[in-house]
Amino acid sequence: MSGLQLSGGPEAPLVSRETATILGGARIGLHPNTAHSVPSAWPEQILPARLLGTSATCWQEFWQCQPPCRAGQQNNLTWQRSGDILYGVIHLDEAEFAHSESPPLQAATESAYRQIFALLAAEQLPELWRVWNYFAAINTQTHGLERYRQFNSGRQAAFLACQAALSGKVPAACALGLTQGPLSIAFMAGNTPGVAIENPRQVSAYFYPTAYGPKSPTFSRAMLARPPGQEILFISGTASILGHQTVHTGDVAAQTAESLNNILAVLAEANRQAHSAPFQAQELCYRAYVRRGTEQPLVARVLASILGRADICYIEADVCRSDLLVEIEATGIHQT
Ligand code: 3EB
Repeated sequence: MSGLQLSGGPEAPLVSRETATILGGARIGLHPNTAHSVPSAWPEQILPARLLGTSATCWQEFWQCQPPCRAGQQNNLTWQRSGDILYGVIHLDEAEFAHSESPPLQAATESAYRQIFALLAAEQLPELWRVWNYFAAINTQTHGLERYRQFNSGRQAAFLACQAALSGKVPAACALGLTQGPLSIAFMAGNTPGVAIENPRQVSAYFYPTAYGPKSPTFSRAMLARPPGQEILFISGTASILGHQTVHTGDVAAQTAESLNNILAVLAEANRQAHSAPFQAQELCYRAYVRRGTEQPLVARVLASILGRADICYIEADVCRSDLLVEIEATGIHQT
């Protein structure tokens, strides 16, 4: 097995940390030990969120890679690269942007993305494949605008300033609200262009009408990245949206089934472009974000019945529209 490998699970020592080379990862959990224990030697996105459907208090994800790695840090951004693949995490405190012209979250978001683009330019790895975005109070209105919409304004401003495309070839992403913590953004990039995938059942997010905010979200429904010898499929956070509208309001089981239908549609589009064997829904690694923790069993039942899978990471989090109760993302890797 060469190239990148993704593994994840609750608490268990999933990889031998002595021998494995880890490019980066994520650590999810509300348990105090999660946030305050010894930091990892690799860039790690810390998500202070409640795990659902498990007695475990911590879930870890690892991207294993080929040595050697080169690491760097500037300000609040830590990164590591293996060959021509880079994984990084940036944490920003909104309080430091209290005196900006725009709302603090918007200014912090723009700053974070500008720092990411500056790093990728310096490292000559300009292809941003996947971004994981988290911040507090995503559905709260401040400065006359919902915070998710402020985030979209800041993100789009940075793409514009850094001459990155605003539509078409934009990264896969997710954006979730947590009950606490700073703005936290993890990202993966490389030097080979990815293939951006859209969903024929949905309006592209970058073309959403302004009813959803003054600036559209800058992400694609999926990205097919092609590092040497591999194909990585990043399916963005996917929700119960048809066209640009939320469907099945108030019904978490129906929203879960619709989100999976959307994932299957994105998967079919991706497979039209794939160079490797077709990606199967059953083989992917999933994270599911559930707005109301008590509804996790309903979500799990639908996912198990369609995917036949139980090893899914369930996280209590707020989805970016207040009528969305669940969002699901998936990742798969093939050798080519
Ligand atoms: C949606 O389809 C649901 O703003 O980066 C999903 C994935 C969603 C990514 C983002 C938002 C984002 O509009 C929300």
